[in-house]
Amino acid sequence: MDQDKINILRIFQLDGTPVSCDDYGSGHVNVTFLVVTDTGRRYILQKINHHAFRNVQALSENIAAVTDFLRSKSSDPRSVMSLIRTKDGAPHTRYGDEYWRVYDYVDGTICLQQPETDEDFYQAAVGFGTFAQLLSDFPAEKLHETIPNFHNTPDRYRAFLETLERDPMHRAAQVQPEIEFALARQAEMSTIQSALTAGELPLRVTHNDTKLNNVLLDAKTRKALCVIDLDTVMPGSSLYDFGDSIRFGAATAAEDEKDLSKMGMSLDRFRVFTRGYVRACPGLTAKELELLPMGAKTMTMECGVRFLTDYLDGDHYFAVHRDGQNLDRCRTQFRLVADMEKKWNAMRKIVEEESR
Ligand code: GN1
Ligand code: MG
Repeated sequence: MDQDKINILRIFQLDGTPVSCDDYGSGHVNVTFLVVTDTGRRYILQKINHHAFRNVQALSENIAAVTDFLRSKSSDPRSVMSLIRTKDGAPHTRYGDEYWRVYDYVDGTICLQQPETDEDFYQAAVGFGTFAQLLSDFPAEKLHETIPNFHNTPDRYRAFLETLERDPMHRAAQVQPEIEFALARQAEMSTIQSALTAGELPLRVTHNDTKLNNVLLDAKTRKALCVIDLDTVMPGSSLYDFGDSIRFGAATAAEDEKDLSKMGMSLDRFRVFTRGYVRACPGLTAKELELLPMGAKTMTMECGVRFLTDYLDGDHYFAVHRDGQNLDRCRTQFRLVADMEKKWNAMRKIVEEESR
């Protein structure tokens, strides 16, 4: 363990002395480590990406407020993330130019990159649907917008066009088909934002990053146990959470798969998730239900546009482990959108059947 990690961990109220601290997880934004102490306790240590999250104080306040609220509604301590305070009682610490925090490790859980069975994906839907349902009476005005306009898709397009115009890495010429694909769908991709602004969709407290690997399943029962990665919990639309789950979990290949022929959307998985989400969050309005397929398409398109923007910009936002990874990620997302377009009528029919 390096001396910096030892110094940082010393700031927090840990049980025992840390004996190891290893890379952990697969996030693209924060940096995560698994810490084990000499008493056998495990913790998650995270370096918070303060370029993405500009106001770390506000970020911690959100997480503390939401986890306290969820804890007051649950009898199972493993079902909610617990921030470990510093010895001064703070929810994070500053060390040099970086910000760090510690969570209790939730024992006996599994975290999947892809569903192994339909039931796993159903459980993810129950996890995120229950999260939305439990937070439906949370005072949304108490939350800070940790990343303003996070799922404002027209604004993501604006940033894309601005980067394309600058083309700082001179990469635009190589990605003309991707640019055209994005531009051809720009108008349609403001559907959700317009409906929200017009008050046709309710504003809810949403998670906003509902990848399958952000819900822990109980290793014994394999049921949804705990929703993690609460950095982007903000007021938003249920369509963001539903859509991002489909984007990631109903995809037939990994987010950075190079062989695009492997990438598509599984209609079976789409059905399973819809069933779980609609049952766990029974308060969805008719408009929300109607727009569920559009939620899936918009979140997938938006994510592809964000990857493309970051590729054009020189890969500053999403961590890359090889050249061209953000372009590969963009291509899988666009492939997924194209597949959704082919399956559009079937998606609508499934929503109708599952929400009857
Ligand atoms: C980022 O860090 P991670 O992997 O949990 C991103 C999400 C993207 C996702 C794509 C704060 O999430 O919005 O959908 O990558 N989070 C942030 O895999 O930008
Ligand atoms: Mg995550």
